[in-house]
Amino acid sequence: MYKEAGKTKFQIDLRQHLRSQNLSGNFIHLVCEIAEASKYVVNSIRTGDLGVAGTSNLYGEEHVTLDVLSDRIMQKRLLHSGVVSTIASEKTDEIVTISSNPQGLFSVVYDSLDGASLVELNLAVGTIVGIYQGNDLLQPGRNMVGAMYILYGPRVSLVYSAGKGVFEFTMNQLMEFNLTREHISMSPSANIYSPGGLRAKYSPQHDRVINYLEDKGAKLRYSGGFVADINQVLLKGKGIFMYPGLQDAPQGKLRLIFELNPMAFLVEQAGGAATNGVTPILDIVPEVLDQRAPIYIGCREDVEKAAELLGAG
Ligand code: AHM
Ligand code: MG
Repeated sequence: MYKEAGKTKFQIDLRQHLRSQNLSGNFIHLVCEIAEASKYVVNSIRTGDLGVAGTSNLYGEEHVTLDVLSDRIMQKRLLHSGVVSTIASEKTDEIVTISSNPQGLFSVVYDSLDGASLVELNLAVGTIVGIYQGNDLLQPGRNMVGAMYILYGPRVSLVYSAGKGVFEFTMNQLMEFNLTREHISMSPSANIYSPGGLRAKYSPQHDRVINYLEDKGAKLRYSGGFVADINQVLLKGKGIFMYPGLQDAPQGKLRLIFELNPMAFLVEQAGGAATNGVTPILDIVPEVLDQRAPIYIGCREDVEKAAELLGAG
């Protein structure tokens, strides 16, 4: 057994862990394929060319930006996995149907390298993935059967949930993912806050949320990378991340299907909450693939308070 104060006692790798969770063989295969793809993404982040797309290198070869490269890596892996019927990626914004018979197969939505421009500044970036059964991608996030992210920071970690708790794995020297935290759970109340968007464009209601968090003594922690910011909120278990609707962008910046739903799934699984201010993120029915939504995500009491303050006249 490996239960001890939320940490692992013995080294358990991703596949061993997944097998112990009564998950289907196809689901285990899918998660392991994504974990494999992430190893190539890490490699391109660490060593890849930071050249500009459309230009060429010394040998006349076209530069491929990291976000394009990581998208190709992820897409190829999913296309050949044998367990995926449909994919859609934040970068291409189109649905690719691999099999018209989705029986027993999964649909996968992903942002292969969120915050890609941060790599040039050597800041943390990540891959975000949502997994559904069947072929329909325009359905509420609550129907997901799994979600995960991979964070490329000083270390590489993979956090996933298949609806049976949230687990963190960390990449070791052999590029294997070992279990480092299990059944991650969040406190009801936050002491850090992570506020996206330009303050000058905040609504008066959102200003009230910021004032409430500052008045309660929460510290500001914002990296500009969604995966790193959510990881901090989730793992510390005492935080709230916000990307509000702005005066010139009422739906905010972040994309419901590719970015918000997977994170909302993980945070709810850890006992937290996520709302757009009115509706839980996971209950929003998407109308288009690239739909955006404001988000308040993290500790339950603060997310509820934010919704209350946003609703106040
Ligand atoms: P991207 O999908 O174009 O990479 O943008 C998403 C990123 C998130 O990682 C982050 O939370 C947000 O944009 C930051 O936006 P801002 O610079 O407006 O704070
Ligand atoms: Mg993104």
